[in-house]
Amino acid sequence: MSEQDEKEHLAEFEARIARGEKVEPGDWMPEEYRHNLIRMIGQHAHSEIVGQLPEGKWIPFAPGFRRKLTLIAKVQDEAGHGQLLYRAAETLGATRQEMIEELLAGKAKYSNVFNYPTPTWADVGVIGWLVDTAAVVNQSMLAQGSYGPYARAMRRICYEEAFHIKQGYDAVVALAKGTPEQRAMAQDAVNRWWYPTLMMSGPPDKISEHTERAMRWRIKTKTNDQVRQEFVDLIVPQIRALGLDVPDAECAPDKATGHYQFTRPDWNELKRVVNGDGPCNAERIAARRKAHDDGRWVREALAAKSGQSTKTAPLLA
Ligand code: BYC
Repeated sequence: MSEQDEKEHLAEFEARIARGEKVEPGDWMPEEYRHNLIRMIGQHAHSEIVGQLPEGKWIPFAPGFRRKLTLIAKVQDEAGHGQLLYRAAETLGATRQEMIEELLAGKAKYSNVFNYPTPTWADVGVIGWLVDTAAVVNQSMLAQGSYGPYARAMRRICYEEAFHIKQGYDAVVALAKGTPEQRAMAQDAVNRWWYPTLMMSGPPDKISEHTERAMRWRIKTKTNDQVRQEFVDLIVPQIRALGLDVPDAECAPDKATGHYQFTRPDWNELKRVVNGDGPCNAERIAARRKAHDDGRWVREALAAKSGQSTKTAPLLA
């Protein structure tokens, strides 16, 4: 394509986005738009898949039959979200095999938050409540984005995440209203998850590499700092309503702006954790590799039935 044609296509593409139209798989799109979406959607898909592990570990120990059922349903939903997102990335030309191989090789990023341990049952409640609330605030913003398949996947995922928040909140309420030991367990989990959850929205705008372009092309419709502030404004009153503390002495409403002030997380910790050096990165990747190896016979059986090679049979089967 000539430089002139490229310019005209780009102008028309940006005009469509400015009009609020969705970009669909066969449409012309700048290579950087496609690349940035594959990067983000792939990381998001991995987050859903790896995100099953910290909570999934608690399924055998859930306190009671109902809590076990809701936790199983939640963890299964996360697997479904991963599948939807890998599919959305495939519409842009990425292959599932490449994405999964990157994850298993420890080269792919996924949400920082899943590299922290879950030593108590309260962690399950706090992930469902805090982490899923942060995810929904972010994903409601992504649901307004310009790429049709991703935006539509976000709407469906947010619908299910709303249920996840309720299951997490319900578990924390039971602990917060329980014995002093249970209350202390809930507070301890809030203390440990607070800063990792704030980091979920990404590095601050002034150092975020991708935000400016992502906003221009409506891949993101709010910046990392805007999403983080929205989450804090939403969750702080909820935490305090349960008689629990926000582990930040600076956290208070700012009368001038109407928003809560809060201490920023340690961005070096975010960088370390997303680059492989968090408390549980090695354990998470080892668990995914084991699941992949254990599922080999299913892929082989599917490939034999359909006459495909095992490379093209559904990789997460
Ligand atoms: N964790 O320029 P930036 C769930 C990376 S799962 C890891 O701001 P961007 C759930 C970033 O990728 C839902 N990496 O980037 C599941 C980039 O690296 P590369 C999880 C992070 O993309 C199971 C670099 O840092 N949600 O809810 O404009 C159970 C520079 O950052 C993080 C999603 O995946 C991080 N927190 O904005 C329970 C949402 N932050 O690619 C619950 C989809 C930054 O240059 N993703 N990085 O090597 C997004 O919305 C955006 O990618 C982010 C970052 C806001 C995270």
